[in-house]
Amino acid sequence: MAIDYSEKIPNNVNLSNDRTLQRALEHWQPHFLDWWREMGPHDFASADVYLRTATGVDAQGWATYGAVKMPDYRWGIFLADAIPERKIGFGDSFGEPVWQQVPGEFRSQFRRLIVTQGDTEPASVEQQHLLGHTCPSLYDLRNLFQVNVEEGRHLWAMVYLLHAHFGRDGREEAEELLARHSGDADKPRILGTFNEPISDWLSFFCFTYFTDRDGKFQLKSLAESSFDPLARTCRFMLTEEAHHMFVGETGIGRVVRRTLEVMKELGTDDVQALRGQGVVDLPLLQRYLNFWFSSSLDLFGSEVSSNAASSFANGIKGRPDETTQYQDHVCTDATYELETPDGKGGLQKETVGLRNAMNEVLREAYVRDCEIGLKRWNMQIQKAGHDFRLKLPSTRFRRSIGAWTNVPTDPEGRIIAREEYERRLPEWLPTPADRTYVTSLMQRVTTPGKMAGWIAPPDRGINNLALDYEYVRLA
Ligand code: BYC
Repeated sequence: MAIDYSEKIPNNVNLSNDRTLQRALEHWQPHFLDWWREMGPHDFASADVYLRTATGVDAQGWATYGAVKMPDYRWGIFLADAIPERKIGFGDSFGEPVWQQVPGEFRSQFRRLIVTQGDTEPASVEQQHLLGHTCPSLYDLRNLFQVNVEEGRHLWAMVYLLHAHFGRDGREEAEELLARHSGDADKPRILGTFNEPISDWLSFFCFTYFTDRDGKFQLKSLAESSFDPLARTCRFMLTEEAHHMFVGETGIGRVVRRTLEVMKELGTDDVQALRGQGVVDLPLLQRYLNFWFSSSLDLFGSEVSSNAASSFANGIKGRPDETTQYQDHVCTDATYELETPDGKGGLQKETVGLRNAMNEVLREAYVRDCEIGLKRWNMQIQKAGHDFRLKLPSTRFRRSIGAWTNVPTDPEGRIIAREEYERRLPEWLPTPADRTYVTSLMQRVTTPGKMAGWIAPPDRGINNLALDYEYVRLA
């Protein structure tokens, strides 16, 4: 169904046919806009930004591009087209018709997941509130704002489900999504990573590479859900999400390229010499990768989780690409082996029911996907003739959720003494001096086509436009 832009809330769900729901969402809309003004990109409300806006939900030609002032962005409700006669693809009700309404017995479980998903979207906008002030180029500034407005829309996607399917509870949850704030001491966001500050662009690129990729995997598993409106919502969100990960992957790639250029010019990989030239030395980048990767791993939850088992059993949350990637969609008898710390400095093997290990199954797939960017960046380093290689740390390293919580390991995953762990952390994670240095690089560049000295230009502009196009016209 086409998106109706003549409505106050653009949508392809025939909103005007349900006056009560329409009124409730129109009541929430000004609260959202107040939140955007206060917590969204700081100080850029009157800038003209070259944004893409969804105009359809087909894979081809689904968006148009044009100059928009962010507060005028048409946030709305867009579901991917329904798949006729879609059947439940996994769990105890495998093969039965999907649900258009939430079954009463699963209501609180669905609500919890939708709220958790919804909570991350505005959180990320809040984390990036001040980044615009230190943009390395207008191209990057535009990408930041594109990501921000789309995360705002993803909040709308979850709020629509809450309003349409969860009655008064849902409306209250929708208000709470605007009341919690990233890093707030009293009312923080639900998941850890979304309370971490993103105060420099290196963190932003790591976040869009690692944390948005968690988004990809969580959305893919919710896109399998038996609750069809949730599945269709997530399927369309994934279309927008791809660009966010592109921003991360190419952002880090451009940092690497610029550093390699300066290494070549200077004929050295000496950290101080490189810092003297204002680029990000590769060991510093490695520490940022360690930080954001380990934090994002926690977003998958515990390795063994009864929540995950019941979400799978009840058809609430499947595995990414459930139909094409797996043969057994019920998983009652299958088991999963994992290695966990034995509490005495060693390891133990555990065999658990596969349903209970679904968080770990998802995390493994995520780690494989994360490797792809590292391969590309390392190819650049190798081609430039250097032995240094970027690496993902072990999934045991610096964990705060699950079996490895607070177990001191090195980035290779070897259990070590706590004293050694504390002492060596500055080798593995960004130090205060690293952060001060990165902050010192964050000088705003707003001349069309120009880049800050720590990052190479991208290969091409947005939507086939030239690199020196004025992607953001500052007021
Ligand atoms: N921090 O059984 P457990 C995105 C909680 S990113 C704090 O281990 P479960 C985006 C958990 O909530 C994708 N708490 O795990 C990216 C539970 O609490 P309650 C976001 C955590 O329940 C960039 C308790 O620990 N979407 O879209 O199987 C920009 C025990 O949980 C954490 C989703 O996450 C943590 N890291 O699964 C913008 C999908 N991890 O309920 C957007 C929806 C766990 O006992 N969420 N806990 O109080 C889920 O599927 C699940 O809630 C989780 C955890 C995967 C998060």
